[in-house]
Parts: sequence; C-alpha cells; structure tokens
Amino acid sequence: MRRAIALAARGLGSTSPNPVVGSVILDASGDIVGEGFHQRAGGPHAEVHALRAAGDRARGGTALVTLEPCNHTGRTGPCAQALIDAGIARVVYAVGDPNPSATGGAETLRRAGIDVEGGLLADEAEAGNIAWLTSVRLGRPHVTWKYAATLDGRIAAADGTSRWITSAESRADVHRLRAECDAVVVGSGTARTDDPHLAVRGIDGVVQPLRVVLDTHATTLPTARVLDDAAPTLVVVAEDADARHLPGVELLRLPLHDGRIGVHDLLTNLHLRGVRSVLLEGGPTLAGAFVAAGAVDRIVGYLAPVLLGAGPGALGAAGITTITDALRLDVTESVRIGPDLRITATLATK
Ligand code: AOF
Ligand code: ZN
Repeated sequence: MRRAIALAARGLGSTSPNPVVGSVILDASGDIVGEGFHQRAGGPHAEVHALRAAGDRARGGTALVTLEPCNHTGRTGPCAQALIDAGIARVVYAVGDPNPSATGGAETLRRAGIDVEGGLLADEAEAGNIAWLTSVRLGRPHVTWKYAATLDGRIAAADGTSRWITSAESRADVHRLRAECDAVVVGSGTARTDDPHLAVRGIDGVVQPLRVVLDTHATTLPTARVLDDAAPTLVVVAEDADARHLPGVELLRLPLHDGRIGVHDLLTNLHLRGVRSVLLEGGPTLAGAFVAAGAVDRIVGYLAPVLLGAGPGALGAAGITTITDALRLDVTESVRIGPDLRITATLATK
C-alpha cells in the first residue's frame, strides 16, 4: 500500500477534477506483478493500469488500491467489475470513496465473493489525496496558503522592497508546490506591486495551474506578466467592474458583499470549474480574508534566516483580536530548503 500511495503521488497536479489513485497487484504468491496510477481525468483508473500490467498473473491475486474501487460507469467503466473479471481474490483499499456517484465498490466486490478489506494506511493515503477528498466533502477546493518571510515574520522591508527574502532553492520549491495545485490565487495588490508571472518553470510535463487574480475593480494592467500565454489566467472582478482595457482576458464577475468579493463565492466558482486545489500566494490582505473565512486548510511558510525588524507581516487582519481566539496549528513537517526553513502546518482540530 505504501508503494501504491507513492504511485498515486505521481498524478498530483494533473488528475483534477479526479483524485490521485495508485494501485499494486500481487500474484497468488505475493509478488508484485502490476503497478499503475491515475494519470489524467477521463483516462483509465489506477486499477485498470495495474491490471493491464499484470495480465493473467492477476488471477487469484491481491489488488491494493489507495481509494475504494469505483462502482460506476463514468468516463470509464467500473473498476469493481474489472477486478472481478480479472479473477482477483482479495482487494485491500485505504480510503472509502466519498463520491456518491462512484461509491459501493467494496460491497459489489464482496457480493462477488472477493475478500475485501478497507482502511489500510488510511491516514497516509488520505494525506496524499487531501485536495480531492476535501473538495468532495466541502464542495470547495482545498486551500494551501504559502508565504515567504524573514525569521521575524516580515514579507517586505518598511520601504516595500522584498526581493529576494528567501533563497533560490526555496523559490524552486514553490514551483513544485504550484505544479501540484490546480490554481494559484493572488490579490490585485500583489499583481500590481510584484508583477508576478505565476506559471510553473523548470518542471517537465507539468499541467500549468490556472492563474487567478482577485481584482475587484479591474485594476490589472493589460501588460501584466500574469496575462501572458504561458498558462491560463482568470481575472475575478466585481459584477459591474469596467474591464474594457482587458480585451480577450477571461473574466469571472462576482457580486460584492460589503465592497468585497466573497472568499466562498470565489472558491465555489473555482470548484465548479473543476479546481480541486488552490495555492494562495498573496498577499497578506487576501490571506487574512481567507483565514477569516475559515478557508485555509494548509499553511506552507518559507522562513529565511533574515531579520528586518519593520515591514508588513505575512498575514493581514483575520478577525482575531485576543489571544484566546488565536488559531492553533499542528506542524506536519519542517525541513531545511537550502539556507531556509520550510514549515508545513494544518489547523489544529479542537
Ligand atoms: C479516478 N481514477 O484511479 C479511480 C477513481 O470521471 P470518471 O468516470 O473517471 O470517475 C471518477 C470517479 O471514480 C472519481 O471521482 C472517484 O470517485 C472514482 N475512482 N477515479 O479518476 C481512479 N480509482
Ligand atoms: Zn475506477
């Protein structure tokens, strides 16, 4: 199963709106005879790739799958039936399928006389597929807020200069994070002051994430680097914004609440477009709004061994004024990236 989880991870960033899934087939004597993972939506499911690789050797064997085999005919046929047809004797999966239209595979397999076990390495498999699972459960994409700051938590100096706080190694690591996400979101302030490009560079065969600029008053310049053709771009503006200076740019018009575009409105719309994971890249005001809306699931902070002593902090106002309201996090990983420290955390479950 650990091998199947590693295989599933190879699909990260290219399977949406579908999950990442890995599968390993063992023959009757327990040797690995087939491996597979889901590569892109509409393509064969992981089990089908693994069964094809195994051929006749699957008969009487065991299938390990990171997600309960599907029971439906969607873009492809039901994997439960494919496993039955291949003569598999035992199926072990990690996480049950929460997708109402695909669920029921375990039951179908049992009724066909196959020995079925669920829950093996469920926590690890869940972590590897967290974007898709979160989006099925909540009806919105999984959100990772990423920032780069000095050790004293500042993202720019008092005069606004900010290049480069973190190292080249950290900046390359951010491209990997982007490549694993379906969309990268920034606010119009960041788009204007930093003129970021936001496409993925230096990773072969990547599916470029959708670049999303939250730009209530349509202040994005037609010359902004984020509008080039390296990746698709969506500019999200108020219903009545004047965007005549952005011909040919794809716009999403959303209603305002108290003069702002709602975080959940934005996320619901991205979800409808098939976006399952969002990388929130800035700046502090937008990050504060996402945190205040309860819409940050994971935080990845790059901390550079640098001090500034003044300048804006990584997170803007998030509606927290007293220490008892502080958001407590669980650190899930901390590693050195070149000279910097990368800390990954999730919200503590109370
Ligand atoms: C996948 N890949 O390896 C497995 C999936 O759109 P369809 O017809 O391909 O069906 C997608 C659903 O099938 C998906 O939401 C999930 O519930 C189930 N299993 N999906 O894309 C796979 N095993
Ligand atoms: Zn399937």
